[in-house]
Amino acid sequence: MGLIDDARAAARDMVCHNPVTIVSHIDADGIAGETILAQALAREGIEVKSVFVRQLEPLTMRQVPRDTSFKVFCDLGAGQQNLLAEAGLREDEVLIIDHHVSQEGPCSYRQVNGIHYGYTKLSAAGVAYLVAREIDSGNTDLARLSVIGNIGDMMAREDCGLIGPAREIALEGSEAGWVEIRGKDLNCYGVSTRPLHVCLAYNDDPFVPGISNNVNGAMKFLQRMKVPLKGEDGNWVVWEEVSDEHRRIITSALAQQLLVNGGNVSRLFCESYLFPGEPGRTPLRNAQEFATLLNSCGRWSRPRIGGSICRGDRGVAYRQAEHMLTNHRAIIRELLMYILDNGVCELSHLQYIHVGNRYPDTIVGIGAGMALSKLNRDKPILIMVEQPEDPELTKVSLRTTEQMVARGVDLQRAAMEASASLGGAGGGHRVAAGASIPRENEQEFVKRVNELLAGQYAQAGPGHR
Ligand SMILES: [Mn+2]
Repeated sequence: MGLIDDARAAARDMVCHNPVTIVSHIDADGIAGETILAQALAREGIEVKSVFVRQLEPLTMRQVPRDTSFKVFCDLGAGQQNLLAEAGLREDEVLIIDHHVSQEGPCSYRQVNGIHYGYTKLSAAGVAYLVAREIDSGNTDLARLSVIGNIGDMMAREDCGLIGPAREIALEGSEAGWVEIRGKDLNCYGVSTRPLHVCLAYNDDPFVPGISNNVNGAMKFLQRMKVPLKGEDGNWVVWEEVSDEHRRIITSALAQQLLVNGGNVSRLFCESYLFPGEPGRTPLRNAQEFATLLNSCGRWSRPRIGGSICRGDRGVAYRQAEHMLTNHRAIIRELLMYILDNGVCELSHLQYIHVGNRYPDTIVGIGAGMALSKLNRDKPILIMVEQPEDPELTKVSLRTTEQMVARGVDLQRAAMEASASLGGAGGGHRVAAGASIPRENEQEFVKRVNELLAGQYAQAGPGHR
């Protein structure tokens, strides 16, 4: 038995039920996964209702209808099987499509999950696509949504591209004409909407001295290369429109600039995923920006708008999403300014700030990442924010750079260990992690994370701070 066999069995099971309720997560992966499943089922003539939740917990379980519909949990459920059992859900009325670690409970629910086969870089939208394709092999148009979900969950980040089944799905989408895969593309964000010099300046992975965080530097760099900054229509040129020749010139000059500064060029390039069917200069044109668009819908608690866009709405829903994206960016910029204006407290191995209740907890991680590139990049940053639903809890976001990860930093472990010892819970990735902790333990938590980071450096060996 392999992952495809699991997907096939799940597909067969699912199409035997009508109606179906999909319970999914409000982020890009959850929205893309929900759309894939809902579309595949609707095409079979099955009636589908969807429910979106921020996370699956006793409170949100109430949103799961107590009816006879078949329940499909997407991008969540694997780690909450006890909760499903407590809610009285039977094994024969549940299917879990997830990529999170499983929690064994009293019931053994049917599950399709890449990690059971060692695929750790396949998101829920990826798994959902494998199931959709088993429902009907003609569902290849949904591959692009799977790519968006995978990119949204940062599955391509570590390897500068998708790998394993997630990449095979992208290839399938490419063969069917829905996805354009660009190999050895520049590893930067905003290739369809940001003016070229801004795009280069905002990119700090890898950090290119003189260009990263330096819009003027990036502009002068492009002028030296004789790359036109504006098109014939007078609009700023975006990376996606740059000619092959100029792209080569820019990337090799960036590589040189990195090398003379002792940097590593391995993260300068990535594989990128574009959608040729979408209008140019919009966030719909590439997987990264499309994922951001969906995430901003989720963050404003309007995941259904994201779902409509995934289903092809380019009218009202798209305009609403654009509006949320603008707000989303404005509030992140505001948070960034707040952090820089107020300053962070520096400990030996960590810098931190508490932003109170000024900003939604859903964006502090992004703000932390952006602030870090303007602060001391050698110290991970920790941001605390009040959790709106529960004043007794504080939400924490941690960010560092890939360079620090290469030097031994593992924020996931630090967040998990520090929060576990203080009555909280945490997790994430080496480069980005989060935790939820009792408010009274904030100071102790910060101290504990700093100690753990110090330990991680010590373990990485001499030569490090
Ligand atoms: Mn996910």
